[in-house]
Amino acid sequence: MAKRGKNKLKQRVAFRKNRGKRSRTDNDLTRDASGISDADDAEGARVEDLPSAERLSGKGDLTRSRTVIVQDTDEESGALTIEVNETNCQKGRVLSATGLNSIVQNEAGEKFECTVRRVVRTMSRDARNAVVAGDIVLFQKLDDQHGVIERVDPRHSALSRGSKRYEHVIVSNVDQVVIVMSAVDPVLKPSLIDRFIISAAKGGADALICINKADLVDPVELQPILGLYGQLGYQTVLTSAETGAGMPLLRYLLKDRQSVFAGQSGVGKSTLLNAIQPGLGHRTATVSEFTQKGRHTTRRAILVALESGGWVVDTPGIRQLGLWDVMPEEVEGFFVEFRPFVALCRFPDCSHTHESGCRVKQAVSDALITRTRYHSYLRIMSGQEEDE
Ligand SMILES: Nc1nc2c(ncn2[C@@H]2O[C@H](COP(=O)(O)OP(=O)(O)OP(=O)(O)O)[C@@H](O)[C@H]2O)c(=O)[nH]1
Ligand SMILES: [Mg+2]
Ligand SMILES: [Zn+2]
Repeated sequence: MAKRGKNKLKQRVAFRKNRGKRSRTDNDLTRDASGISDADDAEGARVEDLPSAERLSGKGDLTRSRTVIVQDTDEESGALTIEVNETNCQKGRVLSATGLNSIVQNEAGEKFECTVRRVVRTMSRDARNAVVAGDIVLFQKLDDQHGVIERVDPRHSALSRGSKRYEHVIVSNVDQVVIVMSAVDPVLKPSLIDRFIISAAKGGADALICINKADLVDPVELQPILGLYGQLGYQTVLTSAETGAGMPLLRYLLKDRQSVFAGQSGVGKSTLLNAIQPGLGHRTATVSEFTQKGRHTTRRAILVALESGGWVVDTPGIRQLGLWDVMPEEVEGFFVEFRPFVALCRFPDCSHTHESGCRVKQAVSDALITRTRYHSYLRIMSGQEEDE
């Protein structure tokens, strides 16, 4: 294929009215855009002028357009990047983002509260996810504490979930997703591990499985599950933030890498991070707070640099992990142990759910594939969401 040069092209970008009063009927969208979990609602995060297709009541809302110069930089995807005057700008990484405001840290380590240039949102594939924690951005400094994001670099990976029909990008540019589960309280859910494995793979990141609260059970009970995922080729680690068991290995696995901690609320993500480096976990609940106030202590994805190199993102627990953009016929590919059998099924388009002559099902009967994994597969295929 002939290589395309850097083509500059002009693009008409439609802007929406931004001064008019908005109706309050778009509450749901506002919530969806504002953060990662329903917990954000409580903070009242507001997205005042987030343009989104769903918000348009008709063409009449498109009131002005502007021509912007865009640079075609990504030859693979053909993604367009906005050309900005780079001399006024500096590079930074987004530490956290809620709605329109982001905290951006520059290369010197200074932090700025940044708004997002409207064109950045308008040009992004999905305005809701225009800027997320982990993004590398170009921003213009306004004063010692404030700035404006002018451009977002293409993401090399992202962890997303589907939330009420929309994609929700939780964090970008991570190498690995640390899937945190607790041995008990809340109860361990292998099917949630399997969903996270798919989300990680889909987003281009490795999956690492951390089972926490080892102090609350006999570790022998956890051997089957650790053995299963270990055999499938995933790195596993059994930890207790309480006793410190497993912490050296977890620390080692995070060093010099860009990681995100993901898992249900209450499994101990923030506590583990604080045990690794004080202040790393966003906020944790004490046991009493935890039971009194309910769940969701961490409110939004927050990125923190590790003293040992690399960085980690603590995220709020999720209530549901809807998979985003995963086609049913793709699912088998994420179950690595199915692979040797898939090609042997009688029907080439076998879904391994009800067909006769299915070698995957046969492998389950022969105990070559575990029932728990096959059940996860069936649940995902049937479109069931995983509740906490
Ligand atoms: N016994 C025991 N308790 C733990 C351990 N790790 C965390 N906890 C407790 O579990 C509760 C929840 O911990 P958090 O760190 O807030 O959980 P989280 O995963 O960050 O939760 P969200 O922020 O809501 O997503 C707290 O009461 C912790 O003290 C552990 O290894 N053993
Ligand atoms: Mg937390
Ligand atoms: Zn089959």
